[in-house]
Amino acid sequence: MSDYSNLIQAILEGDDVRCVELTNEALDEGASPQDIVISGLQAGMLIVGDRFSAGDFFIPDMLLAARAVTRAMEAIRPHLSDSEMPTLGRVVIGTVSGDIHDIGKNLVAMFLRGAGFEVFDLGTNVPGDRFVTAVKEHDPDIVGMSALVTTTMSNMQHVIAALDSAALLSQVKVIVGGAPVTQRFADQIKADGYAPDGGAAINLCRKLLGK
Ligand code: B1M
Repeated sequence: MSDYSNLIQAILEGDDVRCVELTNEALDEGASPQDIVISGLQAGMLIVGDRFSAGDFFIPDMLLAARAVTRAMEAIRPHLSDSEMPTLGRVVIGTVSGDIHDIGKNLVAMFLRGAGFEVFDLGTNVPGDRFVTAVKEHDPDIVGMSALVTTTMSNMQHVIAALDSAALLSQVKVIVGGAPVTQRFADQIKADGYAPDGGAAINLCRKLLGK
């Protein structure tokens, strides 16, 4: 395994130009594209996520880091077929029915993508049957729901019930988040996990999938 400390440092600094440069250098030196993704890019985003959750990084830091990783992934993509691209897992995400807030959900989706998850974003105001269809279509490991309004939070429970009725609940882990959502609420509706922010969502998804 190569030393990716400079690449990780470039991610932490949100330096996309340096990140692409170091990725190309590693490829030229014969590092495997998978190793660069797992030990360099995903490892870097994990640290970024932790710093965000700890309050040491802010949204602009996350955006710059995610952009740097996305640009590096673009440099790596021609060296790998889609099936060879390392992924930490598949996530279907959406803002629940009745709710049109999507800034936080979009950030979480972006953080997860940056960390190495394949994300299918269903958008906002997503009813239970749309989640069910998406699970059938994309076969995700995780279903993520966001809600920003106290009156729409309860729709998370309806989505869980819809997944259960369709006999899909045992195939996925369900995570929830959004400003009014708490761990207590997640426990009440029997979600598998709650994350207060995008950095925590990365760690939660990794933990739920044993990564
Ligand atoms: Co609305 N809104 N809004 N709004 N809005 C709130 C949420 C509100 C708290 C404002 C207030 O009254 N103080 C309030 C809800 C009150 C309540 O529930 N008791 C409210 C209301 C009432 C409404 C309307 C009903 C207003 C009206 O029309 N009368 C209406 C709702 C319409 C609807 O949804 N049906 C409405 C509309 C809007 C706008 C369209 C104007 C706009 C949304 C634009 C958009 O999203 N594209 C808007 C905005 C911007 C807000 C505030 C100001 C900001 C929300 C935001 O984007 N925060 C908000 C007040 C506030 O929070 N200060 C408010 C930034 C974002 C990065 O944080 O979304 O919390 P957040 O996401 C975080 C975490 O929560 C977490 O990670 C994210 C990143 O760290 N997270 C997850 C989020 N989803 C996650 C999922 C996960 C894990 C973590 O796993 C899957």
